[in-house]
Amino acid sequence: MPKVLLTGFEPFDGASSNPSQVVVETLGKGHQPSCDLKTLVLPVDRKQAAPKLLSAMRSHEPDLVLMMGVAPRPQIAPERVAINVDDYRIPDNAGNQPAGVPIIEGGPVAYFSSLPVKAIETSLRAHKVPCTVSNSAGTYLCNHVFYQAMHFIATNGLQTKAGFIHLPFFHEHVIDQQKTPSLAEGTVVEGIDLALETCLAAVQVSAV
Ligand code: PCA
Repeated sequence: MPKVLLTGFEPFDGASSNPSQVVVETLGKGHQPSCDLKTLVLPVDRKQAAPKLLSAMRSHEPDLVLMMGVAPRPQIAPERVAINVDDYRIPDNAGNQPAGVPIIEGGPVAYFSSLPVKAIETSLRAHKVPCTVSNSAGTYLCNHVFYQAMHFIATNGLQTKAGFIHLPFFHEHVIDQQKTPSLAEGTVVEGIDLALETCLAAVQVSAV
């Protein structure tokens, strides 16, 4: 059975919950019988998030790492690329606010996701779940852990497939806001379940 590490983030910026944490907890309760699933909720902390993620990758040795976080987008967004920049619009939960500094000094400018981002988009749309590939994961914690995971895989010569998916807010998060887009929680959970299935099919093909 393929080993999967599924991650989300704790709440930040004054929010009471983070959709990515909810999805991790829901899917961790047994939605995916076809894989050995480990879940992890990361702190929104520039110094702690990547060490926690990389330590889970070292101990679990996953075939697939699917990382998630929330962003104010109308659709589920598989990210195509992670860039080597930390430039935080707001401080993280520990008060760090780097401005335009490299994540890894001397590291490559960027890494592409090794998830089948277009196949995920096609699969979700076929099931009527709104989804569009995104070409920027931003320059905050989501891009940070995405870059760190890809760098860890590249520098250790691993075969692990990894990538990041941004999730919209749920309706409950925006009931008093006029401009922030949202999707129903069940739709987002279904979308990530489908995305996992699509990734697992790709992992199995590349293992043959
Ligand atoms: N979203 C932030 C970090 C944590 C999260 O859920 C981001 O898009 O970088």
